[in-house]
Amino acid sequence: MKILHTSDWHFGMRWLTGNYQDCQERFLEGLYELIRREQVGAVLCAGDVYDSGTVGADAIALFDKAAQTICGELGVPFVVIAGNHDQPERLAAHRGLLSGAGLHISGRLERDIQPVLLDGGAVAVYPVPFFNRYEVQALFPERRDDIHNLQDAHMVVFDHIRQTMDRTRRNIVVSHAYMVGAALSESDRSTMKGNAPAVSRDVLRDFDYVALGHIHKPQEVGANACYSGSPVQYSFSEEGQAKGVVEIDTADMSHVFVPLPMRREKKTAEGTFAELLARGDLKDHYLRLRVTDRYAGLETQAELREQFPYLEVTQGMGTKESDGLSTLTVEELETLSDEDILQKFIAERFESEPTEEQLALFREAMAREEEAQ
Ligand SMILES: [Mn+2]
Repeated sequence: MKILHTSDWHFGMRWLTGNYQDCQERFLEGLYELIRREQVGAVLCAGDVYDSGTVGADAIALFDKAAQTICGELGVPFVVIAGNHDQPERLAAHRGLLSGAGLHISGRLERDIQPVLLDGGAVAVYPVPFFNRYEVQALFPERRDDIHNLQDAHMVVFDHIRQTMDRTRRNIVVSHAYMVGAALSESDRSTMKGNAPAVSRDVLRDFDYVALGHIHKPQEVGANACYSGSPVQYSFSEEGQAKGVVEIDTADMSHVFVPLPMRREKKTAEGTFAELLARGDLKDHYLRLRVTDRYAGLETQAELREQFPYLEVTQGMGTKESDGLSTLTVEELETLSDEDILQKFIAERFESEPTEEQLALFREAMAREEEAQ
């Protein structure tokens, strides 16, 4: 049977002045086409369905439509887990009822994860939603003292699945985590929040396939695990990156990345004001423009925006070369403090420094986040 693995839809995410809805709709059309063409038997979404727990009605309607099409119209089981951006209880509302209709949503981690059985029981899918180590300590009190970090917590959760799984089946895990060695993008910066450590990939051993979410760049993590990546380029560091889904064939557990069409992409361009205005090819994309013969003041920005409705970042003559996060390596990102990251973000987005008030709010938010980890 064919299974499609996708993740990090981030419905409700916003760019400077809008949302990504038309891009997300284009992705879904491509997904439905692929399901029909390849006679796909199941779809897995590895977390971050929504960009936050408080997204607007449009984002909820979009996921509702996707679930209705996949499970209802196409009759294909759809397994969804909560990522760190999702609000687990909201995402998994009515899960008992919905599973009868083929929509299997897992919000909070449970001790005994019931697999979703497919293909007459030949394939078992274990949904493992995003979790922190305290949740695992609470679920496995007898192993509380073995759990010192997120790595230990993953080992306990995955060992528990390994102990009970039927090895005559194809065993697939859906998980939302940052695996060691994965290459990050700018839109993954929330991954690094609170210096959440990476998890070593040996926690994934013995599974036939691990469908990962959390990192937005599609990539393999060892022979039996992949990040499908996000369906849309959500940051300029993803410029030029193909977006799509992973198609798995359970006959031999081979898997291949299938790129899907994108409605709009991130593009960076540089030139004189006149040269840039003449670039009709850029009109329908999210842009970062560098004007070489003018200061990019409000007036220049307004004139450019008239021509380019999806203009996000304008840099002009006299602005210092961007040292934004998009140009940082993973190693550099790992050495930056949370406040450094905030500073760079505000410099890149607004060409200014964080105010005292913003800093105070940021520190308060980070303190709460750390408490929750
Ligand atoms: Mn994500």
